[in-house]
Amino acid sequence: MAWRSSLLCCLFLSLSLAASARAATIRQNWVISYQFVHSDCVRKLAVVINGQTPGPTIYATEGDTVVVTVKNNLMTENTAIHWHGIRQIGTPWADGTEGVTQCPILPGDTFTYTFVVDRPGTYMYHAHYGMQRSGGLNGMIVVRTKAGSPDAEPFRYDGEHAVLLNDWWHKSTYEQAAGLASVPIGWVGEPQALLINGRGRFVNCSTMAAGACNATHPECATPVFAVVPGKTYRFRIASLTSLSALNFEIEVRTVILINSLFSFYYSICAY
Ligand SMILES: [Cu+2]
Repeated sequence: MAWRSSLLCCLFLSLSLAASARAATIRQNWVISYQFVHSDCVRKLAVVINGQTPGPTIYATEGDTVVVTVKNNLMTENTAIHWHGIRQIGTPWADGTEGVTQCPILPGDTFTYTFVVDRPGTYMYHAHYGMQRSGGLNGMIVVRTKAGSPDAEPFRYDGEHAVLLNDWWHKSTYEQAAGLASVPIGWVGEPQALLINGRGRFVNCSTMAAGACNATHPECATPVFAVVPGKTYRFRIASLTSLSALNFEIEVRTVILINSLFSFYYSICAY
């Protein structure tokens, strides 16, 4: 029987080695700071990751380990990052819910989030402190299926695009928060723009004071998703709106697009 148990042992060892060899570690270094942006052509102070909002999209494969080192360069604010939809099995301290699973990252401090993305899908991340999420501190996580996964995609596609939807106000989140906490309440009202991948267009740009709105600013240029006729594309769609319920629609203009297969993953970030 000894040879059987040693054979089983070898088999188990080789299987676990093969599994660990396949899984990768995705590393990112983030610096959180304030920066003026022109997401809808209007100049506004936002909370950004490495100078951009939304932050970088994290691409991983199921089973991979994601390691994100977050440096808080906000001068007067704490921060924390929540990985929306990631189960955090065995790593509850990486969930990023400030005051629940971790102390906030203080100004000047650095915190490293390490977690495994165990399920394929389209996810989001966002700040979990104050109204920083609405202020620009957000982004997407794309987890692809691994070869031989029981969660294998039911269709094949040649390429994919990540689409992150958001709503955007010109008032700072600090002004909004003070209004919401006032008696009587100072309601935030409708957003001034809707953003696709951090880009939108304030329709009344020409009515604003000189310098406040620049309709030709590259940061508010229309986002473009390149597709090649005859190919099949997957669109991964996520919404991080704070207030708006959105309908997403692709206007089909040509027969070429009708032949394409679109897969929509739509989720609302409720918290
Ligand atoms: Cu969330």
